[in-house]
Amino acid sequence: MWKLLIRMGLVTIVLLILASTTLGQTDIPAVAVTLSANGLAAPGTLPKGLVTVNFENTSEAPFIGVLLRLNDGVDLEQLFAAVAEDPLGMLPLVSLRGGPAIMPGQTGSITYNLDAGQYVLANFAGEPPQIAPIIVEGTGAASADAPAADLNVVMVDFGYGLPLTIPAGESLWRIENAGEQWHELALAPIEPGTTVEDVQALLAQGEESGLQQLPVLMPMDAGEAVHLTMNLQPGRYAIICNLPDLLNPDAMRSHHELGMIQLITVADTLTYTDPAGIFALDYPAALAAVRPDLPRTLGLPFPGVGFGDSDATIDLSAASQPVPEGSWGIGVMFIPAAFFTQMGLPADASLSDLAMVFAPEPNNAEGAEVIGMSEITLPNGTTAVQRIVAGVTEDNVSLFYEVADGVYVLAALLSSPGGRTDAMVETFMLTVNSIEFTATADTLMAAMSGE
Ligand SMILES: [Cu+2]
Repeated sequence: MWKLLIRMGLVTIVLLILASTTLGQTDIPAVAVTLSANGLAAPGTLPKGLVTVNFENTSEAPFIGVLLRLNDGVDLEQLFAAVAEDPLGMLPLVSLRGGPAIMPGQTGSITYNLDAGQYVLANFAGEPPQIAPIIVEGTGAASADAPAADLNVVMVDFGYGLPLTIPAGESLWRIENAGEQWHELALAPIEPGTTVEDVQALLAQGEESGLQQLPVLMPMDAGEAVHLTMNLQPGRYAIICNLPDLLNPDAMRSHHELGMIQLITVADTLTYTDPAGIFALDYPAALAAVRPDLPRTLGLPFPGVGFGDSDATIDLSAASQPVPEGSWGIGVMFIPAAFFTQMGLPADASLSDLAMVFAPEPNNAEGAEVIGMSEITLPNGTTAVQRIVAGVTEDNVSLFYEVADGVYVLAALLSSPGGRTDAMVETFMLTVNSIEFTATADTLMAAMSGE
């Protein structure tokens, strides 16, 4: 992979002074909400805009909370009267902003983006439901930036959009309802091999099925989005929406009956932090051989790193020797935009044109040729050029995209010829999606020139 990525001979870099800017980030205000034996304690007012609510449940019962905004012109008495008649009767009077499910002794955190108005935080697990009225007012920290999410989850009618493999441990999810009606999100641990149809059959059996659902986000209306802190153990999970279909109230089927179930894998990863402080990424624990020396070993100035199922896999690939059956690895390199200008490419060259610099040469030693090239969107929303290369000594899939202002990344999954599996590709995508460039283009250039 490593040699065939490089079309050019001698690499020379002109050092440029590239302007860099750092965006100021305003802190998002945080407030505490506690469910205790004494009831639900929440602030009576909240600032408009982004606000992080830290929930704590010190009671002995679950806290299943929903934040509701009363529609303009609706007062609390009207809401309570409607709820007393029929819980669903309140829906025309409010918009649902989602909420947490916090088990006894646990904590949780949700960042909302609130417009001004009269709100109610309700704990529907209480008998009767506990209610805390909240007024959102003022200008708040209007300039606060939305937090950078580790994972974007999009809910539609009727499905979930998110990567199928996600890292274990603490991460920040942005959950958006891009559908036409309300949705929620619950997680249920499942056995390996369980299908969507199996989960639907378990849900149809009801409580005897043994399927344990852990609510994550309570109902949220169309057009809303929240940030929510997650902390998942490795395993297989089903993501489930249990809400009834309000757009077809005669049938009143649940969203999961209509297909709103997504199976995901939560995988163990380790974090690699570049010693020069230029980048960090999460890589699969299955690939433990870290090779930060790799680009320099190959005569390339770019900072990078290689992971393989053994050192031998990386060494054989670097030497254009056949990679053993079933072996695989992942390589990542960072390239400043100035490199491409130095190569003679115009400043407005397309991503595909830039990516072609790293295409295999004709008649190369690996017998490698491009068999597919397309633009794709990474789970984090970035556009990347994906190239699939088949060779005699190894196959590879690479992704090329702008990872930061004036900095590109080339990441590649290498495998034995014909030995690439869907699981390897999923793991590779997970690794690429986690890449964080933590420096500036200037720092990258300085590191390359040995400063
Ligand atoms: Cu739903």
